[in-house]
Amino acid sequence: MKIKSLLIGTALFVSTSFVASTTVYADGHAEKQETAKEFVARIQEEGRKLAKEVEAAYWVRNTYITPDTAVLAAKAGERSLAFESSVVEQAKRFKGTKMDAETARAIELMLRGSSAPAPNDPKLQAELAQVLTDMEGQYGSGKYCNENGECRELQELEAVLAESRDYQELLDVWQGWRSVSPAYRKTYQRFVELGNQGAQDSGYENLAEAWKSGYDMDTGEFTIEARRLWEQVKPFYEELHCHVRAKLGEQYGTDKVPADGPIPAHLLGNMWSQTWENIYPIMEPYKGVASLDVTKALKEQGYDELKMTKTAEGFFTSLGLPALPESFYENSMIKKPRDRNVVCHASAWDMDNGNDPRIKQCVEITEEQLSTLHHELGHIYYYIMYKGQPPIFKGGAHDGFHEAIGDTIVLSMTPSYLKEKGLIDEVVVSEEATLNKQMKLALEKIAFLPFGKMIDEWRWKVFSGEIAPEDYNQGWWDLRTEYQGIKPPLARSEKDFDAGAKYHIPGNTPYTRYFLSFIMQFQFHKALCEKSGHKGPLHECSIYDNKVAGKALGDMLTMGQSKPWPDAMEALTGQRKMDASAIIDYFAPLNAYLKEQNANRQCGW
Ligand code: X8Z
Ligand code: ZN
Repeated sequence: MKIKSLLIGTALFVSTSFVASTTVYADGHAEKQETAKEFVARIQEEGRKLAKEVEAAYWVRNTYITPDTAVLAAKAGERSLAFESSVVEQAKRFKGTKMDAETARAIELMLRGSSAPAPNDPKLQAELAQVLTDMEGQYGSGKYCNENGECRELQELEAVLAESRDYQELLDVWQGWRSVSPAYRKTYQRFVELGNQGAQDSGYENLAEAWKSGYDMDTGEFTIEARRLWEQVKPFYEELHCHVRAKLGEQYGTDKVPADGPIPAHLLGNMWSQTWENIYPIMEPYKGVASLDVTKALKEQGYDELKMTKTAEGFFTSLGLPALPESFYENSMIKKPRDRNVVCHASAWDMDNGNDPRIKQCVEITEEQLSTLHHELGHIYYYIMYKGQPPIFKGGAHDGFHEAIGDTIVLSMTPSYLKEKGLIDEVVVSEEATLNKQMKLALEKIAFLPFGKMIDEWRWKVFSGEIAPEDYNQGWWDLRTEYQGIKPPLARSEKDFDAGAKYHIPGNTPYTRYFLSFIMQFQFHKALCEKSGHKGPLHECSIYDNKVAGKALGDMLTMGQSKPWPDAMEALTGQRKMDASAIIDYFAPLNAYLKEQNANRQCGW
């Protein structure tokens, strides 16, 4: 399970008095009541002490999966949930009382639903901690062993999905990884019950409502807002889908990829069909124009895990942000250990109150992993910049902000930047080169959007009971097809648990944050480019080495979650809303190209 702030928090309340009041009891003794401000200070102090132990246990568990570390992590999780439950109980008494704005924000954050809110019953707290520890451990140590007894881990299977063009081989690994998750389907069902209990005990109707409570707006309003953003980008996704399907039809035959239906999920270059940049060689509009093979350059130039990480750090420091502390390199795990199971899914950790930030990533020498390193360092720089805030305000303005920072930086890794780093030979300026570059990026950023949206559509329905436990898999594929236009390449049944094959389900990490991030990162990029003085099309802008842009970014990061997110958004972009026009405008050249390509095709599925 993930480390969240130990102080979890929702809705806005106003309170009674700024001064401590006194209660006089029947026996005559008097007790001074704690003010809201005093309460917030005390809880933050208690939380800080507990966090140290809990973080240590989780870190060890994530970097060394054994039955022993499961015991330690589950115990720590249990203590953390007990604390959280008591905080929520105590915070409730300040509802409707008067207090200063900062204290009101702190209380509001304490009452906000977390990804796994604590049930009141200590037995259920223990069970919830156990269930979360077990699921993540099973995912992390999952392997697919074929009939010859050869076992492969997720990263090896992912590499096949990325590189192979052999229909049967792709099918084998796609199906193989999905042999791991059925083992915790029942566990997940129990998690849903416990999570809903926790949500109800914290004052929410169910866990979906608790998850939607983190956006400084009514949960119903948030659902509509997320849908609005999806509607903004959907037509563009449909154009991309249409062209990709046609090209895959040419590659694999229209018997395998019919021109009018969903695409088989194993042909898109990714284990979950979530981003499609690995099939760029099939999609490249102008063959061989302006090679973008950064992976090849990284390998040829002998990059290792450390050099990859330092390269990512170098971008942030070029903006005037501070160097990473030495402890970052001492304590992070950037190399996959060869002799033990770890949770390889990349993550960033805010340990010791901002003093010991770390990442955990099984770095491979590829362009994709270089992007992921920037993504993780985006989290790390958020931690570093809001280090001076009180603990309760340490967090992203909302969770999508946290996810968007590193990705915003990656948007500045233009051909000119890559040339400067010696990772491509020449910068080709032509319409063809632009379309190649845009295609590659769209296969990552546009292809992701419906995936980013549907994961929590599924969980919201599971949490509310609209998808019953006996329909988990069917419900999953209904949404996969509706949103992404893909289908399972072979028959599935309710013995399968395909949702569970994606890290964030057993890891219980909410996913709408990534959908929001993929849209907002283009808003941020646009704003930073304007501040940097860039003139010309957005896709040519890099803020590398620009201190003005760096200052604007740093200022927003420093705010943490001390203010409602529209304030942070406004500070950086001048707008108070999330908006997809920046991502749409960015891809205008590709959009026109796709419309041309699709002119005589029947799109949709
Ligand atoms: O999980 C992640 C990060 C860690 S927060 C590596 N991402 C999502 C995923 O891998 O599914 C980044 C983009 C989407
Ligand atoms: Zn992230």
